Amino acid sequence: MFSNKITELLQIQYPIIQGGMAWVSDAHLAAAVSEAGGLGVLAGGNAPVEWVKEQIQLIKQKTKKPFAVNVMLLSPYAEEVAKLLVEEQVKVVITGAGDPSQYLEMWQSSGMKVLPVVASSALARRMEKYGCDAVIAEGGEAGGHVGKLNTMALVPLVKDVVSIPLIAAGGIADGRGMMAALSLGADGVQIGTRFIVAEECTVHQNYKNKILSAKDIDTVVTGQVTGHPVRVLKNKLTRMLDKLPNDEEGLRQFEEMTRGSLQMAAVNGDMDMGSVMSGQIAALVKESMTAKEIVEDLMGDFENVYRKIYSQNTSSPRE
Ligand code: TUI
Repeated sequence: MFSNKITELLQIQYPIIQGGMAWVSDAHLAAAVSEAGGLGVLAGGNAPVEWVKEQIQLIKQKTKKPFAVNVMLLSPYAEEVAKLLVEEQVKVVITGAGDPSQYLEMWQSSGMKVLPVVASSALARRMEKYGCDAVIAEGGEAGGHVGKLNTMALVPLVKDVVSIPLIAAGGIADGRGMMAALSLGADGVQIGTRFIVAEECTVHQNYKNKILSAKDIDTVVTGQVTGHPVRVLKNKLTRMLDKLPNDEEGLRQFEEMTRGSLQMAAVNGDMDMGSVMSGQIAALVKESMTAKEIVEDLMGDFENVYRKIYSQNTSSPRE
């Protein structure tokens, strides 16, 4: 049994929130994580509103426990999805890749819990002022679209300017990472990469295998030229993108080469020309398990780390 501000706010058993991952976290993964006692997250990504609606209904069939929907604010369908969540009475919304201010009133007046992902303390402070229920501070170790600061610096900096519950994301995949995040002031963690290899995750097996065999230096950040840098696993695509010039023509070619590339990786299993988004912590992810086993392993490991630190400190010579 674990109880704190985050488990109480979200009515979940463990302070573990699954990362919303476009083309990866659909109803199957989200429902499995929620059933396991964490918070499952359906990723809206760039998907049309009809797909999101169908997936929400599927989650509702699969679990009665709380779940969230992630609204990717760069999506052309963000506004329609934002409205859909009110109609579907989704209780928790997580936003990413931008400032969700324009939707806050609509969501909050419907009683939804709103958890924006922030990459700076300035945005975190604004989100608290606007009445958000918690913030997720995501460091640049994360996969996909990344901000400028890393988790180690971002989390305590955000902690010092907000008093709403705080969730840490980016670079966390085991009990050590969870303990570190809580030490930095977080009340919970958001974990993406490790859930990609969950048995219930419907992503292509090639994608899972690439995560499982990744080494520590295998991720790179591409797309600085677009203003929306993205962390992915190195492959033929990233080597080609590396060679593009840093100008208008380079930007045009970047957009052409990456259009649909996440889908190519996640659905078709194209590991050469697909965007294999992944956090730096992929190298720590070595085994596929069910979502329930992942959640239980995280909590067991977290308790062991706690015990280890405690026993080392109590037997120190200064005692
Ligand atoms: O959103 C993510 N991760 C993502 S979104 C995505 S799909 C995509 N594809 C191509 C290009 C870009 C995105 C893949 N992965 N994580 C949450 C996150 N949000 N990380 C960083 C931020 C963030 C950054 C700046 C949030 C707010 C922000 O503020 C900007 C502002 O307007 O103040």
